[in-house]
Amino acid sequence: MLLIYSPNSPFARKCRILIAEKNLACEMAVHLPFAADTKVPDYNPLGKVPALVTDDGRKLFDSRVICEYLDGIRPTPRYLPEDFNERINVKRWEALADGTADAIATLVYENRRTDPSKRSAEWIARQQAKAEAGLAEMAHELGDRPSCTPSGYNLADVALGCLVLFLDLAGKFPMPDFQVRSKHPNLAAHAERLMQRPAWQASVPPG
Ligand SMILES: N[C@@H](CCC(=O)N[C@@H](CS)C(=O)NCC(=O)O)C(=O)O
Repeated sequence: MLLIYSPNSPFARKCRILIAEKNLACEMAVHLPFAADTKVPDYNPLGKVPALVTDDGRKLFDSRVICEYLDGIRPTPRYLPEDFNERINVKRWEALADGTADAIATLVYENRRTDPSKRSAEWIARQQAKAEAGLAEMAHELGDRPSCTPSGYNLADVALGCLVLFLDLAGKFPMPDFQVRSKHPNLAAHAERLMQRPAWQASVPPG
């Protein structure tokens, strides 16, 4: 297998963590989607990372499909529960965390416009509101539990952790400081617990 990723991507980090936690053999290749000579569209027509080339030659995207694939080929330990209702709960958490990351990515791209006069303050505010609402909902739903869902550490926690730890790049990326540690200390504490695992330490976004 071959994973195409960029080191800062919270979406790609989900896949990198599953690969490490499951001890899967997978080559890793860094491709930056915004580089002028990027090869990402050779792997994903949408031009986004992550993408995964399977051993039988399929090109998979996006991170949710890749994570489900990785969990399917090596189901121990399981990151998506077998039970239907539990699995839907985990996938809902993943959609919430990834959707929040999507809003933040959109906001960053808008702030990176080469001509600042083309930046839309309205569009930025809309994305920021989505991100804040997503974080608030996750903080509320997590409460003081040690994992997002009753089934323990799984893909819900991976998606949440990758999002929260991506926010540490606020000084390096053109995005607001969402002040997770003061506004949502339970999210920050959860991310810190995850950071004790080797797979998380090995995949810190450099910024
Ligand atoms: N829903 C996608 C989102 C992937 C995504 O937005 N990746 C960003 C990097 S963090 C990207 O490649 N952006 C390039 C672009 O939007 O053209 C997933 O989960 O894989």
